[in-house]
Amino acid sequence: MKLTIKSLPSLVLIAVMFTACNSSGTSNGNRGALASTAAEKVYVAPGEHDEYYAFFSGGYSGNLTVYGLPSGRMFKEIPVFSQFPTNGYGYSEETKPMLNTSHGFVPWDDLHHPDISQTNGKLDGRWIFVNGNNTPRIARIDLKTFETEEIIEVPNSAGNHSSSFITENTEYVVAGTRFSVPVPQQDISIKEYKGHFKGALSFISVEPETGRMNMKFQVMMPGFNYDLSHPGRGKSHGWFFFTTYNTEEASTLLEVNASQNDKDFIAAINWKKIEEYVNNGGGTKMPANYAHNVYEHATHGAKSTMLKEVLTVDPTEVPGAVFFLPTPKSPHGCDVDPTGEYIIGNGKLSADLTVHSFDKMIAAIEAKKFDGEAYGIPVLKFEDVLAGQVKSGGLGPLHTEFDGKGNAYTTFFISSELVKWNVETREVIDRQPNYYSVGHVMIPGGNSAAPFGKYAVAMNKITKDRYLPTGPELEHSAQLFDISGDKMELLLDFPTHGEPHYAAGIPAEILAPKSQKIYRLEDNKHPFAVLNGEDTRIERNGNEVHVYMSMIRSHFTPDNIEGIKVGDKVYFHITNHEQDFDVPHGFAMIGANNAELLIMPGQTKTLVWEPKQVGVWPFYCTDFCSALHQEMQGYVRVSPANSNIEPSWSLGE
Ligand code: RUQ
Ligand code: CUA
Repeated sequence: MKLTIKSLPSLVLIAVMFTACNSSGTSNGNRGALASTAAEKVYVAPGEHDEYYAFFSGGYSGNLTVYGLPSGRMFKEIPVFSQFPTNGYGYSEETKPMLNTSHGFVPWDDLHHPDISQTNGKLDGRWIFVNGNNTPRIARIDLKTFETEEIIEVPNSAGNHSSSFITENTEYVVAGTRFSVPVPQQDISIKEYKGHFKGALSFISVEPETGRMNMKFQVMMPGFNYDLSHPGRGKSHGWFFFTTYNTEEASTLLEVNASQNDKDFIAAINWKKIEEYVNNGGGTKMPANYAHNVYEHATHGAKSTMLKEVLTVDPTEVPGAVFFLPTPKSPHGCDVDPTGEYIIGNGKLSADLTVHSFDKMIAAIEAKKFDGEAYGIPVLKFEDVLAGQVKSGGLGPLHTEFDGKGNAYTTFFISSELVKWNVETREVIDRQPNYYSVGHVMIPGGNSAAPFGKYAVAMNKITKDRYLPTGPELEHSAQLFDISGDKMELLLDFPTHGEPHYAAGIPAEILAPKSQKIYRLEDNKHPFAVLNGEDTRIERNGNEVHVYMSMIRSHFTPDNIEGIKVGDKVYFHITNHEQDFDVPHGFAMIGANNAELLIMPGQTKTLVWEPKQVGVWPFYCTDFCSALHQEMQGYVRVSPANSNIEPSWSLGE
């Protein structure tokens, strides 16, 4: 291979990176901005609703949190990749399969990038897609129920970071590997990295009606690190852009060894061309092993299926489909403006922002003006694709969003600021400090063709003194800006949960009217549901005992159970018979090596309990559901393993 990029170490910038946070230890640098008008702008009176939903990635919490804007109030945490004792996700028998992977049960992940489904480049609010970074997975959450409906594992990937971004009609959700790995995995020396490891970029198709995901193909790229990505839109629809770093292909001390090249690449992938190629029989089927987990609302349960094959595409076999755009200095964010013309590479170690032109890229490709190749993939000339640079925007650019009025907003991690600039002229219009060390910025719809350019939220990596101290561990901090005028105005600080990387916002009027209130009992197809009180019962099958139970204010049916023995495996299948909005009941069993269940109206959930001690053991409802909530309880009698007491159950006898 021939890498035509000159090596130019920039240790100065690396040194700056080490002193990233510009926290001065004081928090009053911005107080002047907080006029009383700022308070009015974020005040949502009691009983009134916010204007936007904002979905914040939970980072290492593994989950997604839902906030309102402009108030900054948190409404919900949606469990996705992590077990969640608050409602029993990942603890109940119905949801355990959601966390199945080729490595077995993995009850945690690192969730980075939510992206809301689109139609014609506009947010349609049907689903939100998120990525699991650590054990590569993509999840789809339904935005009627706010529940995780589907998780697909991504084979041949590691550090699933340039994910989970969707194309403008939600044709694909795309997942790229951050860490290249041997493909297929094998026992080889790490020193063999260069030339042997591969970077898989996965295109997962989304079924238009149901949202069901399918691993359509993986493009097997050179062993770089694929950091972030965004789809083309409008005229560039059909292309996908990925930033790379570590084009040096180092496998050790990356902070030095992966910062040698003056320029890395943005990989431009013509996925329509590759789609056509695979639809015509192109690509190579490769053995693989990855989980596909689907949750059905009708049965209130999930199934996990192991898939055994994946279709891979060698990019050199599809001429005209993949190109490299040289981009300075280990670019992180890869953002495309609403028109689809500009592709912005946020070079972490660069002082200038690089803006590429889609039209110029196409012209250079058509004129075959290449500057060598890397592993058989043509490299375009920097000058030929460059639209221009934003000069001295700040230090350490990470991510860019758009307001739909011709402006871009870029975060600068090292200089801790949000910078507004004009996309056409690339002139800086305004800059505001962030407290401290901002990562992503989010404008509702700000990575679509139709942003809602009223608010921007900066998600800061370092909190320090912004709130009352809570010991060494602090929540991260977000800052809300009003961006409706020429100057950005800081309105609000609010803490976020876990480590939000990215977030996705959408007007409340798109989601709120279709938010589901209950699950209808008559639609409940759970195999262990009890739809009326008479069907409650206990069935013993060897040492497996199935308790068919129901719950309604304010009792369980049955609430007295006998004939359970030490060594039994007791399955409590509990159906909530309420059909009113916001009347869940909980179920907690003493000594269960598990969590509680929180069961929504019309829903059935199952908890396993393996009693280890003889005695009479209580269970109770965990959610304060009525004035007689404290009365919502019951007892299970547990007899010795060798006793011959028959199962019996009762209520009110
Ligand atoms: S990241 S702070 Cu999207 Cu995981 Cu850039
Ligand atoms: Cu049911 Cu408390």
